[in-house]
Amino acid sequence: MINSWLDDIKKCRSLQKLDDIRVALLGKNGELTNMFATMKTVPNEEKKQFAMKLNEHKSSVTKALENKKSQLLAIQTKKKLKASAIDVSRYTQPATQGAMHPITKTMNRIIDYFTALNYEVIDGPLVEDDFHNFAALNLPVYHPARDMQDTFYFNDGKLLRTHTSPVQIRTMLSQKPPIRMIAPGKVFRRDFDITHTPMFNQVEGLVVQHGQDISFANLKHTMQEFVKAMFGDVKVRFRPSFFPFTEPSAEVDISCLFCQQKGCQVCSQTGWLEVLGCGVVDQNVFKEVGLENCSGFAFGLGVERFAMLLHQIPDLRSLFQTDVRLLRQFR
Ligand code: 2U9
Repeated sequence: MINSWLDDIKKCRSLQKLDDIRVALLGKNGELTNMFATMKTVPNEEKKQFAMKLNEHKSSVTKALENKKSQLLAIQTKKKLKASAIDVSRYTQPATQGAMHPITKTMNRIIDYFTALNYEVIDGPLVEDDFHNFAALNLPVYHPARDMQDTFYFNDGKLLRTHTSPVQIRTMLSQKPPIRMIAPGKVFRRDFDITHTPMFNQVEGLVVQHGQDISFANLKHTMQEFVKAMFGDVKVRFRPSFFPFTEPSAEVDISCLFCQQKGCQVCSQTGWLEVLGCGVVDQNVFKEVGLENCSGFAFGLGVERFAMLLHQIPDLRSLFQTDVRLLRQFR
């Protein structure tokens, strides 16, 4: 009897069945429990022996049940863990590869070029005041660039910077020359058509030192080397121009990348592409920031225009449409 009980327990494969066995043996009406009730029918001289045997059976059955229970629990836990295990080396979908936006790529190339020449990269606020964005740059009150047509104004007279030049003003007010810096970042103008977006990115540069040694020749060389590093083996020409903050000023053109100067739509049949503006810093600008006996040069470029020329992107708007198909072409 005891052996068949122990055998049942041994063969048991589930916790539920094990509990059924326990109830069948040790429950209120269990087989073993009932045997204790038969005690009173056993003759006195056999009682002790009988009771000892029963207790022995009870304890070995209880022990066997406990052992089996912990064994089955361990198996159950193991199964659960196995079922919920995460295989970190496995993926169900192929991983997709991202790509840097062409504006970011172009910006980084420009920044890398100038940091290699020891230019400091400096940041500034997007919300500016009239002094830093206009007045300090020799842009008098009647200057058309201040027009409500071009500038986003806030009610309190503050404005969204229309160029990154205020960063150079702030730098000259807080740092002593020599200064050799670039200011990359977003700028804002009330302009929206095929070739203009209300926000675009600029990189401007400024070099200042004490004395009058910085000349247009330094600027010309710096721009020539920069433009060739960006666009490769191109012809470069300087056209006289005007900016309130520089004198003399120039715009820089490169030979058309698309038609070898035969004339095409991109260069409007001129054979030349305008890529940046530059000049020798106007002495009025130094006066505004309290610098005496200084000379310097400055330049400015639009990053979107660079990106379009470098990556042959025909439509400016595609840079702002957050269409992942554009990025996929730049992997
Ligand atoms: C200071 C002094 C001089 C920055 C300059 C340009 C010429 C220029 C345009 C290029 C295309 C802006 O993005 S664009 O529309 N910029 O032509 N920018 S010189 O001259 C400065 C700046 C700051 C204190």
